[in-house]
Amino acid sequence: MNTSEGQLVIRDERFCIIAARFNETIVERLVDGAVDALKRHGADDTQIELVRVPGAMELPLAAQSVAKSRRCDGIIALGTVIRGATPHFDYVCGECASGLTRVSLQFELPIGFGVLTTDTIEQALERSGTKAGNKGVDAALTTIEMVSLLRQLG
Ligand code: INI
Repeated sequence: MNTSEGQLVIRDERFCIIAARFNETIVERLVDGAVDALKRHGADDTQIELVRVPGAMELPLAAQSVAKSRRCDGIIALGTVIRGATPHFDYVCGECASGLTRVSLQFELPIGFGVLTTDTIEQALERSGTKAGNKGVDAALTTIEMVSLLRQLG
């Protein structure tokens, strides 16, 4: 049986982290986690680019521009959307997720989804480097694996 599976190894691949500034304290922890994961798996500073956008809603457009330029092999999209009293949360989460998926499919480019969508700040803190791990790390690892897999699938 011929099996294809991505490796968690970075050679000459380039990665772009796109990070929202909204809820900046939490997103910075996701950025730190993603950078750390990329470096632990073989990347150096020259292989990592960081792009900042205002909020999660802007992640898809920036991802599309980066993808169109073909200057990286994978994107890690990071943001934190915390539910408020209005339906705004649902629009931001929905458009962000569907926009990133569309860009990924259109440009055949792995995009790790590291956008926290939580009801409370506590839940976001838990997922950005405390008791529930760090979703920036998870998104980076998924991106590394998918970049490797796409190379194999050719
Ligand atoms: N953007 C976020 O990244 N997180 C949020 O929690 C959030 N809330 O709650 O409003 C948020 N809104 C801003 C949005 O992403 C856009 O920047 C804004 O609507 C302008 O387009």
